[in-house]
Amino acid sequence: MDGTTLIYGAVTLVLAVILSCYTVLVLLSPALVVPHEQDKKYRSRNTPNPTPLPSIHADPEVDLTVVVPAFNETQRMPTMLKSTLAYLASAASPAKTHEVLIVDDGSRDDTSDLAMTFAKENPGHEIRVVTLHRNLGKGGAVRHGMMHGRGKRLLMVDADGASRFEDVNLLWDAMDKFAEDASIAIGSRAHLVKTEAVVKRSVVRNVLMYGLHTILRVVGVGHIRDTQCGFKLFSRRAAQLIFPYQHLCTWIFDVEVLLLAKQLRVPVAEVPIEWHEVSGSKLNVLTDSLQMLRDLLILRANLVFGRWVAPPATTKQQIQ
Ligand SMILES: Nc1nc2c(ncn2[C@@H]2O[C@H](COP(=O)(O)OP(=O)(O)OP(=O)(O)O)[C@@H](O)[C@H]2O)c(=O)[nH]1
Ligand SMILES: *[C@@H]1O[C@H](CO)[C@@H](O)[C@H](O)[C@H]1NC(C)=O
Repeated sequence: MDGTTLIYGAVTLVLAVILSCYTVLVLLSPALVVPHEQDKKYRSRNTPNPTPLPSIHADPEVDLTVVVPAFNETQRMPTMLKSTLAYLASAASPAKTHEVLIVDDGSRDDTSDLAMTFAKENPGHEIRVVTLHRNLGKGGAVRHGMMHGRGKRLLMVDADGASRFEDVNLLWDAMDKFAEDASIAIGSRAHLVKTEAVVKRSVVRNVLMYGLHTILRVVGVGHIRDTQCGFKLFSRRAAQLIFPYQHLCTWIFDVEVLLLAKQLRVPVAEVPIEWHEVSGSKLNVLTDSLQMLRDLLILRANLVFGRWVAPPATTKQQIQ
């Protein structure tokens, strides 16, 4: 064998490896979720029969949409909804008009019924309930809510009440400071790392948290101190640019959303907020960590190969 044959052999091998990696990546990568017919409709106090949802690409109709992803949340959601509605009705709320969009993520308990009861018992609020036909994962539920909100700004909030709803003011003010149409303000728990709230968490959870942060730096969101906080505010323009192109429906969707923001040069303000751990977390430390690792790899690889990109703000492409 002469040198040339050797080089040809090596090049072929490298190409074959890259091609197989790419094929595996394509096979592992989830496609954009296409909503089921049932998912495109909502119910509310005034419209007890399923009614078509509006699109994020339509003009805004209220100041704020509160998107609540909810999976089996009959236990924890009532407290959260009560305090949220009370604050939205108070003079302190930064939004004069609002809607609450509860996205039942294919729950197997009475989450949708509970949400409808709230809608009927609180006539002063527009509460919309979407019941996804199957469980998509938190990222899928949040994306769906964001794709169908009517707010000039859209806030995602966990149903467990771990955040204080009042802190929406902090995010709101941070967003006001941006001159850009498209901007994001996210809650951060990074300042709590040395406090009781975190120390009380199990050692395993903390070790995993530090591990996750190291990987996040590699993935490209090292500039964000807390990617996973369930309290994030998007301007309507930011939501229009980002959510149509979010692929991941699992826990890592936050990272994908923040990477899309970075790619589109949408500014992100990180705002320290209050947080208290609420029992009843459905996070399984081992399986969910492995799943997160897999999704981070898939995310990173799709970025490397340029497969998952959002078109720049100037193009008028729309995915519903
Ligand atoms: N576990 C889970 N939560 C979902 C799903 N879809 C939507 N969610 C909602 O996502 C939010 C966060 O889920 P949690 O189970 O509270 O997550 P957690 O482990 O408590 O997260 P931390 O608050 O960071 O401890 C809640 O509002 C859930 O109802 C899903 O498929 N699984
Ligand atoms: C959701 O609730 C149903 C009914 O209570 C239960 O059977 C199911 O195991 C729950 N699922 C999860 C993932 O907690």
